[in-house]
Amino acid sequence: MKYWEEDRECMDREDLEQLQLERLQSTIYRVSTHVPFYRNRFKEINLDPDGFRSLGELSSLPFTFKDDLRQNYPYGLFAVPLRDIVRIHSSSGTTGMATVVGYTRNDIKIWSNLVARVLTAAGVTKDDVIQIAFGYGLFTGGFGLHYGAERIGASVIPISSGNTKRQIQIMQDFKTTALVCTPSYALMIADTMLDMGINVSGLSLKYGLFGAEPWSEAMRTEINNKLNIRATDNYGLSEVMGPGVAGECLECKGLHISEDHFLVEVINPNTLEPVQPGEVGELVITTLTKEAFPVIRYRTRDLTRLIIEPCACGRTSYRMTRILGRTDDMLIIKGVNVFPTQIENVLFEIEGTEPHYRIVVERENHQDKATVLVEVIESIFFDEMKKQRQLVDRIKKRLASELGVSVDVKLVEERTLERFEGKGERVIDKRQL
Ligand code: DLL
Repeated sequence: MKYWEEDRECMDREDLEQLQLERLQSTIYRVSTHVPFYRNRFKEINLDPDGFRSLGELSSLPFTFKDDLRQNYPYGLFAVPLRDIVRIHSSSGTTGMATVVGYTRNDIKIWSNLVARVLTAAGVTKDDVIQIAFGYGLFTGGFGLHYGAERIGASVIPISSGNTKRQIQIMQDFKTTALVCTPSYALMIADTMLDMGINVSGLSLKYGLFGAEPWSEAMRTEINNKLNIRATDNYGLSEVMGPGVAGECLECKGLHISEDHFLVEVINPNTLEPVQPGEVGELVITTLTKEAFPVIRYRTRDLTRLIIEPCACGRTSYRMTRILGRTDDMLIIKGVNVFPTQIENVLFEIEGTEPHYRIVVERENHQDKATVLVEVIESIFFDEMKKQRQLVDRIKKRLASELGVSVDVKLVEERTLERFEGKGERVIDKRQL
């Protein structure tokens, strides 16, 4: 099967725009009626929620930022009462920084359908055996892909992430045909297989659907060669829904956006003006059908380019290129979103450390490895090894619980890290994707 919902995926663009307008109007009505945050924002700028007449007026709507979500933690931006919510997800699960999103039964139905589109576009059908090696839990990756895979009727193995040797064993025994995880985990699985002397030609694997973190064309080639599969990229974010926002077809020339559910803009993050199609800018998304958690002009901070030319696959949706970077300092380490300020907050709490630190992120065996270099006061630096080790362990534990991902810690002598006069560059990202 080539399409999951052909009438929608191959829709005439004029009809699509009419549908988008109608859905946008009802979303504006929904948020202005049910979400005080939006009602107040609209009031502040004298926006009449009933006066919205064309998609061209989109720029008159206010932006929504991640910080707005945090300030309305946990349920402040929900547009339905909690009794209508059937699922709650949260990003990274780190206290203070967490953002919470909710879904009605209908939201879950749509989400499953949109992930089903992504899977179908990537070649997967009901005859496939799909191994979902994304984490199941508050992260949207595991459950999002799971529901979509069940929706198309494939056989789903909800193995979750980790325990690589077991992943490989199951892949062999259960005759997995499609692997779903982060691209870096796919490479780790491939390399572990090589170490174990397993010949990939003996596997049933045909497809790989990878997302949740940035990766490159070179990495795709490497994964394809090592696992002998066709790897595709898929994109999403919890604030907007989770996976299923966009995904590549087997042409592998950009990710098809489900524009009947998401209205996208690409803007210059400084001037806030739209960039020309084909130019790099920040992706801004307005949800068109979300009931529980609609967002208006959400600033994703993800940089991409819009491709408006039609695709050879027949889908009429605009595509976006793979994510090229981010406009903020958010790091994605092993798929977990990490802000340097989270690290800073932990260091501030620990006696003996100086507020000078550096985060070095590298790729080792295709896995992200983050090391935090921390300046410590002289008496600690020259302290006995045992005490130093205890301090390192304490910092590591606190960081792991704050960030939701483990990082290494190295103590360095006072005044050894470079100081900045202007904006500090605390992150050294050596990853070559
Ligand atoms: O990562 C949702 C997801 C799960 C997408 C599984 C695809 C597959 P969050 O944890 O909220 O949600 O993180 C969202 O991850 O703003 C991007 O910066 C990054 N990201 C997601 N997909 C891609 C991708 C999920 N294909 C943030 N390429 C987003 C590059 C991606 N970055």
